[in-house]
Parts: sequence; structure tokens; C-alpha cells
Amino acid sequence: MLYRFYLLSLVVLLAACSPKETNNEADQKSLSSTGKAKRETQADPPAKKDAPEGMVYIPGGTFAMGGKSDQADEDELPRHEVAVSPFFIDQTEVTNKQFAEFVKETGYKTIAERAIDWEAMAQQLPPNTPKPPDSVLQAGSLVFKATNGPVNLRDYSQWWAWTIGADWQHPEGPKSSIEGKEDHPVVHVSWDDAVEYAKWAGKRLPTEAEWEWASMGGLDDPKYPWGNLEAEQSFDKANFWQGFFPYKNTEEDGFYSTAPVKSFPANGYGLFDMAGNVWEWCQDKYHVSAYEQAKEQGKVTNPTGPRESFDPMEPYTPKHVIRGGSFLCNDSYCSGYRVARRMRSSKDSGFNHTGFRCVKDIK
Ligand SMILES: [Ca+2]
Ligand SMILES: [Ca+2]
Repeated sequence: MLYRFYLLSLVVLLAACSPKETNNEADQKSLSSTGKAKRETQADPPAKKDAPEGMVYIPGGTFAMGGKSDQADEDELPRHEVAVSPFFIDQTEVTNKQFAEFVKETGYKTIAERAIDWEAMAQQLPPNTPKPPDSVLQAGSLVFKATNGPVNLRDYSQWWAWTIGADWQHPEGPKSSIEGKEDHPVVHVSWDDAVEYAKWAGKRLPTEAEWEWASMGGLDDPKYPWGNLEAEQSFDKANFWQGFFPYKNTEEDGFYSTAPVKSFPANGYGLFDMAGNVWEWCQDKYHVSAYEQAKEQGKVTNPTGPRESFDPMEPYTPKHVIRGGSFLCNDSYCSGYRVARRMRSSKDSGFNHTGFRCVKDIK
């Protein structure tokens, strides 16, 4: 389970971030016929006023899920028709303050704070992977470190540093703290941690379909939560990386790392940071061919993702979907702020660019 340390030496999370020109003409044609989203027409449904504090009502509807530009990676295709029922979703990423309340009440310890179980970790690795020295098999997480200059963008190990003592209360490492960052998104939370928080809050993680639908903010098939204005002209729309990744961040948007939630305008549904700031865990398992499987099934209402996880880059490691991009994303690398962009991470891994938000069913 505790695979997180191995992101140092194996190709995983952001490997698929390198842009691939996989624009599929047939898919683009098919999506032009399904790209128009259909939304509930009822102007003010009864449930809208019942949204719990900090959440907003998202109308149900039908849309074409999947990549819609030449930046689309192969796992974003083919586009396929999906329907979602109305639901409530958190307006913001879960903050340090909110997560602290959960920990205070439950005594919960995140995976990044627990000792590493090598035998469990080895089950997620290729057979006969040698055990690392005990000196590094200690509680910790992965922290971004800028490089000194341009590097091969396929080798993410150059900018992710396994950091003993990094966890949600110490986002940059043991000497850092979250003092003064109470309204920043919580980071270094694994999928399991996020699920535990959601249960405590009486909520759940969003499905990938719900997340994409909500991120579109009621716009007709937008590329980004804010519309179609390209990222390089949208520094005031979201917290991402300007300049040259991973060595020079010019911070036109005002933030090198995480920003307080609500620092940028909300999308059409009133949701903040659906693009950038931190990646957000979804309920679904990640499968590289999930959309091919979905297309074969035809239109599905409230899809919950594939039964099994499979990432060909790391076939031994179960992964879940993350969405929305982070303060590290830019067009040269992952364009994670596109509404259709899919990424994945092993469910027990924490990073200082990954957090989450929750949803709640409407009864
Ligand atoms: Ca930024
Ligand atoms: Ca986000």
C-alpha cells in the first residue's frame, strides 16, 4: 500500500503530463454532435436552497465527457455521453482549518504521518524490487523542489523530493508549518485520508464525471472552468505555473505555491479553484482505457468509473483519478487546468500539490 516513496525512482504520477499529440479526428467529429450540454431547465429547484454550508447545488444534466483540444491525452478519449444527477459540492478545496477540525475530533493520522510498512509497499512494486535503506523508510511525503535549469520533463524524479517529516501540518518539510495558512488547501493527503475526512463530514468524494460536470460551471463545453481564453492569457483566473517548468516560476498570478482558497474568481456555479491550486482526488479508480470502456457502454447515468485500476506506466500500482491541476501546471507540461484533463496517483500517496473537495447526495 505504501507506495509513495517509490515515486522517487519509478515513472508514475506526472509522467503522463508530457504533452502528447493524440488528437483523434473521429473522436473530434463525434464530439461535435454531442458537445452541447443539456442542463435542467428548472430555474430554482427545491434542493438549491438546502445546500449545506460551504456547498453549492449543481444541476443535473447530460454532457460529452472527455478531451476537446489537441492537448488531449489518449486517456481523455474518446468523448462519450454521460448523465449526472443533481448534487451538492464544496465551494472550495478542503482547507487546513477544516482538516484540523477533523483531526482534532477523531485523532486521525494521515498516511504521510505513519511509519512505512515495507512488505505492504512491496506488493505494489515490480517483483524483486530491492528494499531501500531504513534511513529513508520513514514517515514522509513528496515535496516539489525546483530544478536549477531545464530538465527532461519525463523524469519527474528530478523535481519531487521524498521528504521525511513532510505531512499536512508540515507541507514543505519538518521545519515548515501551516501557521497563517489556515485557509490554504490541505495537502499531503492520500485518497484514503480524503475518504476518511469525507465520511466524517457526512459527504463523499466526487465521481470523475461529477467533477468534470461541475468544473464546466454551466458553460457550453468550455476548455477551462473560466471559458476558452487560453491559459497564457489567464493569469488572473487560477493559480498555476507561469514561466518555465520546473525551474523558473514568474508568478504572474501572485503565488509560487498554494494560494488561499477563493483567491481567484469562481466558475459559473460559484466553485473556486476548480482549475489549479491543488489537484483534487476523485472517487473513481484510474484506468487508461476507462473512456473506451465507457463509450462501449453507451450513455450511463452517474458513472462511477472502471472496476479495476490500470496504469500501463505502473501496472502494479492501484491508482485513483485526480483532477483540476495544481500550482505546478502549465502548458509546457500538463495543462491540468483543462476541465477534461485526467491525472492519477496511487491511493496512498501524498504530495504538496494534491488535496480534495467533497460532494453530498441530494436526498
Ligand atoms: Ca502560481
Ligand atoms: Ca483545485
